[in-house]
Amino acid sequence: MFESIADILIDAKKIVFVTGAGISQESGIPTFRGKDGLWRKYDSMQLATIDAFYNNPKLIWEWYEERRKNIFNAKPNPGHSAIAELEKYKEVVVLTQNIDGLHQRAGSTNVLELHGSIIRIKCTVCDFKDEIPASFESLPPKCRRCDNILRPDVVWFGESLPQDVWNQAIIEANYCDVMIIAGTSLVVSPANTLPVYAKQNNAILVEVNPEQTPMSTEMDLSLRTTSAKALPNLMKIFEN
Ligand code: BV8
Ligand code: ZN
Repeated sequence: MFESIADILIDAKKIVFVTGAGISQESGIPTFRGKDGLWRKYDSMQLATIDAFYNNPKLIWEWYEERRKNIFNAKPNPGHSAIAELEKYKEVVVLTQNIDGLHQRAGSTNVLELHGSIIRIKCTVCDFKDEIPASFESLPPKCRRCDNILRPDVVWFGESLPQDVWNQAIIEANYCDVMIIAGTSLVVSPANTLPVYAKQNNAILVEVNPEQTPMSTEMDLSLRTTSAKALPNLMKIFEN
């Protein structure tokens, strides 16, 4: 299966990964839309929008606190570790839609968090930002500087991605030899445009996903399996 592009991968200098919730699925973190999708239990647009937050900040905070506990108990899986390991052989950049920090915990050092991070909080009014504390006395938590409510430092639907992060992500997608798209349904924009930038610049596209995505036909190679299985095998090519 990999033979067809093994030589290209071996010669590649820079490999960019675009990852989504699926890569953390084998760490026990539910995805958003896949079979065990998180959103299926909730209405995604109910919980991850600024209106939903202002309508019911306590509910949204309870949802994030529940996810945070799950994430803190989770461990990076072989998919995350294979990407981190690859840094020994290649220039690697990870463009992730995930907020769980598992790429960094696996050892990846060049990670752009397109949708923010569950371990950061920020004030809804002043420019206070901080790491999230171990726990909150009450929800929603208040800013110790201005006493307004705090929010998770994540990007909700209808909100723009952090400009500097998005600009950098486009640069990385434009200048890579291979883009490996793992664990994402490519439903959410603008993250789902990154493979288009790579393709326009003649990068080789590899998809790792048990299911089809809207861009499967554009891929040079589609591995219809899970990332914890496919990525360690794919990375073996570089270890010889
Ligand atoms: C923006 C927050 C512009 C943090 C997330 C209509 C109304 C409102 C908005 C829109 C609309 N139409 C389009 C939009 C734009 C919208 C959007 O794309 N909506 C979608 C639903 C159509 N996008 C935005 O709003 C973005 N901002 O466009 O701003 C703008 C410009 C100017 C001014 C103002 C605004 C912001 C998008 C960010 C939203 N925030 N998360 C959090 O709580 O997590 S999105 C959420 O979805 C997560 O970040 C998640 O990562 C992301 C994408 O989903 P996936 O990661 O792909 O996960 P999913 O479950 O979908 O897929 C998992 C895949 O893995 C599946 O394919 C499955 O088969 C596979 N899989 C499963 N197991 C495995 C596996 N693969 C490998 N191995 C396995 N083991
Ligand atoms: Zn404040």
